[in-house]
Amino acid sequence: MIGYNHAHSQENRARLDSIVEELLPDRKLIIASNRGPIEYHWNEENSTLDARRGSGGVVTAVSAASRFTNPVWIACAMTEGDRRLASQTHSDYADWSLGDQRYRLRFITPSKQEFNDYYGAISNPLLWFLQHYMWDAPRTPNITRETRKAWLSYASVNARMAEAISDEVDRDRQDTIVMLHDYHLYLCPGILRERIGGNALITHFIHIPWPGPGYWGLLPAEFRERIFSSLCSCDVLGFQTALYARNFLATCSELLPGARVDAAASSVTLAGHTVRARVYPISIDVGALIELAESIEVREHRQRLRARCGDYTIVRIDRVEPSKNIVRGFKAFEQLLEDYPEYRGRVKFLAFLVPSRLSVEEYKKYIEEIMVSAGWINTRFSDGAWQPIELFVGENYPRAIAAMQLYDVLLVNPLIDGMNLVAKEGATVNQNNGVIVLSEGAGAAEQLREGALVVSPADVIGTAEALHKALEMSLEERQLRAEWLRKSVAAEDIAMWLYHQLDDIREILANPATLPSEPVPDATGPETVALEEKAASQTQAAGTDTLVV
Ligand code: GDG
Repeated sequence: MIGYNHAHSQENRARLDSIVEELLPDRKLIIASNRGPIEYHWNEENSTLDARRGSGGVVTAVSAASRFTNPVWIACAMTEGDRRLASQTHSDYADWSLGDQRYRLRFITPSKQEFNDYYGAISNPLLWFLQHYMWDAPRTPNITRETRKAWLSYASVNARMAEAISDEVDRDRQDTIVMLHDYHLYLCPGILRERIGGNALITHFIHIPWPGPGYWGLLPAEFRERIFSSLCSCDVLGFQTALYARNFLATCSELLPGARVDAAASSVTLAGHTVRARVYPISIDVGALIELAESIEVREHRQRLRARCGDYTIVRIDRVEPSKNIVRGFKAFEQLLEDYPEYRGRVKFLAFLVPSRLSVEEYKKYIEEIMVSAGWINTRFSDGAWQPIELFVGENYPRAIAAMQLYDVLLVNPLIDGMNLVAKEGATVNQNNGVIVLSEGAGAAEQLREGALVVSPADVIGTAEALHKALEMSLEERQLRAEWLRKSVAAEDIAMWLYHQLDDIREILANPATLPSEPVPDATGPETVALEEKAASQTQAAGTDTLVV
């Protein structure tokens, strides 16, 4: 297995290296995201700034990609340590490296109030909730005066980011490629384009789902039109799946006055500028992950975790996040124990949960619901010697990787998820020919459905049956599926994610008048239908008109 992955990883790396050598020596690359690749924490005792890897899937993936390119990375100061660093450095940068990753890191430092509005009122509760279909539409959202005030801060933080980037664009007078990331920075491309005109090629990669127009319609026109028109001033918009790219085209067609959508070319033209909507399913650094999985630290965790495994072991690994559907996963497990008593005493469910956004009320409630649900199942089925669910709460990436090596079944059942890197990491490092039970709401299902057991995320019975099927599967079928998954991930690793983006950029630079030729595939998959129907029915149930302010 390991030899195979390394061969792929070297081949992909070679393709990426050659395009990087062609495109980047005379060009500057700027990455901008809300969270930087590292966070600084002020150590009161030693009066030092300690650096820690930033958390979350975006940082994992984008850091891995920037290993190959040494970019300038501009991020928003997230911690007191980041702020201190930004105020102490005499130059604008902190030079930073970890192994072969090197960045020049620059922070923007909004005021606390501005940051709270931008991050804590608009980015997370409003946009994240919208794009994960998480609103309880008859009750939320309520776009109030406070929301409108917070929206101004969202715009001003985006303007600060655009200013820092345009500063960088002007600094060296080199050709520049700007790669923006995610929903925190939706207004940035529009402001940046106004400042720099055609002086840089701008891409924006959206890590999370893009719903259809029905759901976006819940946001006031003044907000949504500003978001869509800003994104239309990019040269390329990257999405995780073909479904999300198609949804973007449909959204512009329905909700953006003046937009001309060309479905065949997968592009939108607004005010004379054309943006291409492209699909770049994000992935993992297979080589680096395997190295980590073989490290002593992970081996020690593996040894300790083996003692927690059962005859059968189900694993899940998630941020504590309602869209990850953790409670329903436990319900499905409870159903399994109810319907198939032969598993009692023999199967263990190990859940690794990383607390997240605890300042948001829904997240605090959700972690409580998780505790109650796991506690209930343990109370109901424990027999003194055996406890069905074990929770591991806290940040520990090496331990998470060790758990991925040990599972018989990995449960990845988000309601909706941009991609889900855990599914790809599990497929890569598992040592057990483990089976992945994968929600069709995860972006990863578009690529991995053939090797996984695909479930509908709200279907408790269906998920319980899939767990049963996975646990009972013959060794031969497990091997075939595991091998298929491993190869699929290795063939499209993080190097290829970046390669495909640079390849499209190369094409645009070579001939700006020509659109890259691949249109987004047809909207025919069951996933499309299920999600669009869900969006439509939620919108109908809410009565859109009564909610739009
Ligand atoms: C967003 C999108 C998209 C696990 N335990 C720890 C830890 N992990 C790692 C996982 C994985 C990453 O964190 C989580 O990535 P996901 O993709 O599952 O989820 P999000 O954080 O929601 O990421 C998602 C992703 O962006 C990339 O585009 O796939 O759809 O929502 O690598 O193994 N990391 C740390 N400590 C842990 O204990 N630091």
